[in-house]
Amino acid sequence: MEKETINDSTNALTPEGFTGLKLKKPAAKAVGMPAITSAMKHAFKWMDAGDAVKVMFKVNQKGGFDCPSCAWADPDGERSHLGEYCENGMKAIAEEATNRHLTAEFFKKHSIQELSSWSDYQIGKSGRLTEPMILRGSHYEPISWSDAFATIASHLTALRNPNEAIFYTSGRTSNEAAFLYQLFIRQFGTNNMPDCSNMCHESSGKGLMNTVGIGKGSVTLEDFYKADLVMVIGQNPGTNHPRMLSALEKCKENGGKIIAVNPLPEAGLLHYINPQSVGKMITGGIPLADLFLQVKINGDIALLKAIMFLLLEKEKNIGGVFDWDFIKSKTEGFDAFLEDLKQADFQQLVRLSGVPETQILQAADMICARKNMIICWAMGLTQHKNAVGNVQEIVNLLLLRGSIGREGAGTCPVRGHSNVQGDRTMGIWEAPKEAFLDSLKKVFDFEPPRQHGYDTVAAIQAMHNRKASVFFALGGNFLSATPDTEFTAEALRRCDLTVHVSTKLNRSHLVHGKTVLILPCLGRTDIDRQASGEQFVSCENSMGVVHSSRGVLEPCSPYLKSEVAIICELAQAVLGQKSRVKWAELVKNYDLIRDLIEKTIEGFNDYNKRIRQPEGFYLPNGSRVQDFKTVTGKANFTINKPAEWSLKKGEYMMMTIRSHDQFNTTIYGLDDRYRGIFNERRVILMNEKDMTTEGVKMGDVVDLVGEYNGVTREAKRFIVVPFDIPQGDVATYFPEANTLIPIDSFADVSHTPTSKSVVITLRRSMSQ
Ligand SMILES: Nc1nc2c(c(=O)[nH]1)N[C@H]1C(S)=C(S)[C@@H](COP(=O)(O)OP(=O)(O)OC[C@H]3O[C@@H](n4cnc5c(=O)[nH]c(N)nc54)[C@H](O)[C@@H]3O)O[C@H]1N2
Ligand SMILES: Nc1nc2c(c(=O)[nH]1)N[C@H]1C(S)=C(S)[C@@H](COP(=O)(O)OP(=O)(O)OC[C@H]3O[C@@H](n4cnc5c(=O)[nH]c(N)nc54)[C@H](O)[C@@H]3O)O[C@H]1N2
Ligand SMILES: [Mo]
Repeated sequence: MEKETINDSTNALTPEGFTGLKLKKPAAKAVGMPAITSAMKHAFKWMDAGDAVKVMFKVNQKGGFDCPSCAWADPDGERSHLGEYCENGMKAIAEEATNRHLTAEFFKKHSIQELSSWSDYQIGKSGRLTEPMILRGSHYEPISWSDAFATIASHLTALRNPNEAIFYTSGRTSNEAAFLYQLFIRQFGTNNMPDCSNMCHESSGKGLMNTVGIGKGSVTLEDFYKADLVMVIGQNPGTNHPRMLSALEKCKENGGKIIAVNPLPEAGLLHYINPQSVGKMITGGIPLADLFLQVKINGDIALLKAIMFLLLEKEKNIGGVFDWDFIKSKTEGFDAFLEDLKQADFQQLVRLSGVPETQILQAADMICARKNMIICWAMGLTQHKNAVGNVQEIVNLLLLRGSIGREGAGTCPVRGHSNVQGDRTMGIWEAPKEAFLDSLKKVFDFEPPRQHGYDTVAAIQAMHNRKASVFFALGGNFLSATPDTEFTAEALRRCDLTVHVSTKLNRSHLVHGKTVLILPCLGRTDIDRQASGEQFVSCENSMGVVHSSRGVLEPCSPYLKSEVAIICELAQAVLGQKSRVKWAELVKNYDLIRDLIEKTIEGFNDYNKRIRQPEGFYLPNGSRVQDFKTVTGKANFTINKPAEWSLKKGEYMMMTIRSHDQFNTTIYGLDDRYRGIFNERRVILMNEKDMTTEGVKMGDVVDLVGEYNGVTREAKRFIVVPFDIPQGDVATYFPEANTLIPIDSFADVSHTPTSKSVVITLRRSMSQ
């Protein structure tokens, strides 16, 4: 195959300028006073003071709005006058409720070429979108809502086949909007519904569905308080789910232990000071992880297998380790699993995991001594080639101990976007279940398309090879969130129409099809007024609790529409008389939408009544009660091979991670405080020994080069920073390093891009 080189700096999609790196010692503790100060700083810098105070009293508070940051659950029954919130939640709110607004003047002043040269930080900080815009020549100009809908409708109805359109969803979309969106798309005639979940917890969904019969976690928040042991694998809660730290703290106060598994000694995993408890802030908080296993990138299956190998030894020698009653009555596939485990080469597993043998012994001892175990995980496990295997291996360990569907025990994939789980429940899925489609057919009396649609990777490929020509995004920042930035950019450029329903300007608005529209919408914090009065929406958190969210701030512009309104008006413009759904009525009163959801989806009985309960309600979850809805009717043991790869001299395994000052592609600030990295994002974290071998010093500037399937990809100008990371592993931030993630490198089964295992080499940069 002929070698192709892409990503030359002439068309860089991420500006490569430096902002001025400063380094400090990484923090030993998470949260505490600096976190509160940082939260306040963000709130008061970007918001009006009155608004800042108002949101602080209403975030995650009963009757208030759901924090748009992460999907961690809210504690019940222990509310103070302040809802539980965190530093990064406040940053997310300040980002949305900013007092800067983008008017027509702004777009007149700045051409799309000029905006493209801005950093993501600058683009984001420019403010909230205030009216619908269309690109004319080199500048965005205002367009009326009705003309915008007519433009989209003319493109969609002119397609030869509905499968030439792609409808993306990001995980902030409410249940009500998501349900109507998928209904519109299926009435239009396609299942092309890629979503952010495809890049996120799809591997968890697939792995869990296959083993325990439901693609969601089994635990509740209360289970954390009762667990004897919590393993946190491949997750950085201090930054990405800070409210989870108070649950871990409670677990410890009740006598529980914590094992952390991560290539990086993340501050939030090791030590925590609760910012909402003055007493604890004075006393300096508590150590969190009792055992930290510094696994090599993608060494997790090897580690888990090595632990289970030791459990097997103990079972043989002293017994009482495996939960035989559970295994016999509730599981399938144990014999084959055991046979495979017996064959394992323990020393080889230790080597592949990168964790010292003594620590693996310690972990096995800790597990044996404790009955009820929860395992939590996030992107550190789901974004590898063998990601589904990673999740299944976790399930194996829990099944051996009968540690699922019991108090204080079970699976906990910690979700990202605040309603990503709810969107899936509402049917945002390119591969819907037949039963779901049957239900839609029955309730709405139409024939939904049965052919599965494109997921995120397939959608990019379809646009690239011109099988799809209309791209519509309900939220998100498709260009920057997806892999292989240059390839994806080209895919978007080949479209006839690209449309984004957004709250803020982002890079996906700047790399576009022939026609491009931005439709500005209300965010979580905004009051949503419709004909019947103020509306609220609902979201499902990581633990399967559905609860309401009601905005509290005056919208920044009279031209914003709610996502629900946008979908209803779009559906009328596109489907016209072909749809019998009363779109115009639904937008007036969201209770009517919830009635339709109740009719269509299991678990939403008395939706309108139960959603008004302050604490919301739980959705049914078989794995929570040991009712495993798999093909076998039992929980399945599986055999998963440890990842094995060999790096040639000069090659490194790169993971792309989040800094403390970002929410996915939204850059709140330029610091990664806990890791001690300030005022710079174009950095590569490296082990000092590797730096010596490589002949680079702290502060040197290198280009990153990846070769995959005959294609060379480059990302230029990253500053080398020594860090406590296993040899052979390096870390960069996303989205800057996304140009290096090959479009054709994704997880088996789930197709999640391998954002946490990318093989690269370094080259001294010509431009220092
Ligand atoms: N403030 C803030 N909150 C967020 C987000 C945000 O960007 N900012 N994003 C939201 C979203 S959508 C999501 S999905 C979640 C993401 O939450 P996380 O999954 O915590 O986010 P990442 O930064 O991707 O970090 C993954 C962690 O896995 C570790 N890791 C990487 N590779 C491996 C591996 O092979 N094995 C193991 N054991 N560990 C590994 C990394 O060192 C890092 O600590 O957070 C959500 N919450
Ligand atoms: N290399 C690498 N790539 C990754 C990851 C990684 O770890 N490494 N993580 C992946 C993961 S886990 C995820 S979830 C994806 C995230 O992918 P996305 O969800 O597509 O990206 P976000 O950055 O969360 O989207 C931010 C944009 O959403 C819009 N927005 C914010 N709030 C609202 C709202 O209420 N309504 C609407 N309509 N729009 C809104 C704003 O315009 C903002 O610019 O990225 C993935 N990409
Ligand atoms: Mo995510």
